Formats: sequence, structure tokens, C-alpha cells
Amino acid sequence: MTIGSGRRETRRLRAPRATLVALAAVAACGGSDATAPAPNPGGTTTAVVSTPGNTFSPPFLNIAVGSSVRFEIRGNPHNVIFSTAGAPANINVVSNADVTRTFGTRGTFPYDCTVHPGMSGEIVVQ
Ligand SMILES: [Cu+2]
Repeated sequence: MTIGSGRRETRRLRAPRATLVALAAVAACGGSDATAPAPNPGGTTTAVVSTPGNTFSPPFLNIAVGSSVRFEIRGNPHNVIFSTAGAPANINVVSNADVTRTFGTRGTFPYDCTVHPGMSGEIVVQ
């Protein structure tokens, strides 16, 4: 009897400990700006847009203000022409080149490759 209740007691103690460890882990991950690089408002990243089959991929991007996008132009020559105030400089027609643009202004920035009608994309800067 004593042993049985002792074991139960041990189980009861272990459960809260595990819960505390889990909570501590969650707090560590969600807490301030220690490590996590993924969804970090205010942090800057470099996203990549490529050009498979005369498309921009991905066609839509969400990035944090101050982040950059590296356009990896491959295959046919392409350009990147923005049509909104506050957008970074356009990219003239290039082939097999990486061109990076930094987005320092919040907003929605659609862009087109004027060489290939319908080849377009959009970057939302938050
Ligand atoms: Cu193009």
C-alpha cells in the first residue's frame, strides 16, 4: 500500500515537471528576439525570386521592411519593372545574373517583366 501510493506520488510529481519544462521551452522560443529567425517583425531577411519558365517564383512574397529580395534571373533574359512609388530601382534586362533589391518602404509593390507579357509578381513589405 505504501509503495503503491508512493509510486502514484512520483507520477504526480513527474507530470507537473514535464509541463514546466514544456512551458519553459515555449517561453524560450516565443520570448523576445533571442534566436528564432523565421517570423521576426523588424528583422531583415533575404528572400529569393527565381524565373522558371518565364514566371516569377514565388509570384507573391511577404517580407519585413528593410529586407531584401535576390532576383535570380535564369534562362531567358528578364527585367523587373516596378510600378509603385517607394519601390526600389528597376532591374534592366539581364540573363544569368543575381540582382538584389532592398525594400525600405512598407507597401505593396507589383512588378512585371516587360519582355514577357503576363510575367509578373508582387512583394508586400510590412
Ligand atoms: Cu521575362
